[in-house]
Amino acid sequence: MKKAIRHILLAAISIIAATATISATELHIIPEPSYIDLEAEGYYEVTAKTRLVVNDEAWNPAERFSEYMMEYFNTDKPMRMGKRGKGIKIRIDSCVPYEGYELTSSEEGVLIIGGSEAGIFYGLQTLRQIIVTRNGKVPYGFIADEPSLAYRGVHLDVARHFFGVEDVKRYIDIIAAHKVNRLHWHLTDDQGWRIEIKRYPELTEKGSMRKETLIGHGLRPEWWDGKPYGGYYTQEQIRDVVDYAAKRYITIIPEIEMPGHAQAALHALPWLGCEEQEVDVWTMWGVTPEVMCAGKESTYEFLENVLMEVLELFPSELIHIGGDECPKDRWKECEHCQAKIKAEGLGGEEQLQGYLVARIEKFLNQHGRKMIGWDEILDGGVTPTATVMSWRGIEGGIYAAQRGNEVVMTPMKLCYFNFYQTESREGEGLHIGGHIPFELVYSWDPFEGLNPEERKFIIGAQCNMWSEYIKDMETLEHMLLPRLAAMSEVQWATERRDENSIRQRMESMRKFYDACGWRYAPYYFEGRK
Ligand code: TNX
Repeated sequence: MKKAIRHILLAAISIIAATATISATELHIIPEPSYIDLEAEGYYEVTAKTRLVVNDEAWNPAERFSEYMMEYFNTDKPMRMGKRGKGIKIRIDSCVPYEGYELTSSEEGVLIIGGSEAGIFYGLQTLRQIIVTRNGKVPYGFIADEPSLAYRGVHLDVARHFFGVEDVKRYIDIIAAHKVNRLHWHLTDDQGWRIEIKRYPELTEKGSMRKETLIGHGLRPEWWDGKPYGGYYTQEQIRDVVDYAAKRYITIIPEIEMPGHAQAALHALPWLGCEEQEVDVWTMWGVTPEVMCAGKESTYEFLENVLMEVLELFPSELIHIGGDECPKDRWKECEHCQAKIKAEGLGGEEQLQGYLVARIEKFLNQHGRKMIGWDEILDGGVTPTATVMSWRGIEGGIYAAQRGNEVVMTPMKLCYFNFYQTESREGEGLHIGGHIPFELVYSWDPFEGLNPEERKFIIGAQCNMWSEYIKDMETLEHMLLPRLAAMSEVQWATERRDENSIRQRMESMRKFYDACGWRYAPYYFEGRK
């Protein structure tokens, strides 16, 4: 009830505020808050000496904010924090939407009320943007905000090229500043297994190293670099990263690829394949015919043992099992796979994949988790409870939503941040191809093609960062920024996007990126698509 009154009040004020002197766009916040009302004059100035007034429940977001301010004011002294006094006051109130916040700036200081710790964190991110882009001066006024989508995801492939703990933490810092709340961590693939599994040490001992890497797009022998390449995370490092993300209100969704995209695992443990054939950790890109055998019980036992350790490390409710691009050539010839098809009364190899995925989903459910997979999991007949990540287009997502499955939209043509950002490609290194400029990301409506009933099943939107051609942190940041700003507004402010407004606000965002030392691509700012 209290909540409803608050909403009506906000709606009423917003009509009056339409005539306010300083407009929302002048405040330049990305993603755009749902409601801004500024006073004509006056500001509260935040300095390195400003006090944070906070009680125990909001201690973590306050500590994060203090770190941001130490960086901004270039000091090694944390902000003063206490339970009483004047300055930036923060508290939780369940009347505010869960991930939402209300920010008031007045002579008294700045007050941030969040619906949760996460809500406070987002309010503090907004405050940080104002401070950094307006020299610490926070205009008197009121901001109320909450996200449109519950799942606001960014993906990172560390299998094709590996990014160490410090790099991943920096990536987390960047996405947290864009109010993203899910990191989809692609930990295994044909070219490398990157997560320590105690039960099968071979996975990282053998499966994390490849002999060399293909550097061009073609398959000429001189295009392999001849250099061994590898890397992996120990379980201790994984725990550290999961904790680091959680302190920034980001849930990490681990992805363990099955039954395809698993050649590195087959190299380490040849009995995972149909013929137990010796294969290398793959040294090229694309789709390999070498996949896990879906006939032998030993494969299921392996997958469950691996997942048991994964569940220990990752508290996320959703666990990603891949499921994409699994050629069925080996299965067609395999006596175990054929026997399984017969014994289970399956229609063929596609249904065999459906059987594997459904069995793994059941296992995850028994352990209190939910399964998410790429949209190929629809091909073998999907269970009603699986969450579907729609990447080949939006059709899979629409089909899934119509059946009542939850969906994360991430169609390749709009969300693949490993694609080029400019048509001319001038000044760019070698990338996989494609063309997704900032404007295209921004124009994306994740609800396209869905009626209001079906929309309810779209839980989120995500951009993907596949690392075949992304080898270092500088390139990773260049591919992520500034497109993430466009994506974050699609995720957070889905219904209130405005191309002219974001163009103006991006000038401040650029200042913000510069202040943080993040390396963005210049094209959008130069007007090059
Ligand atoms: C398709 S998206 C893949 C990845 C590649 C990517 C390259 C998906 C589920 N599979 O394995 O890295 O294209 O853009």
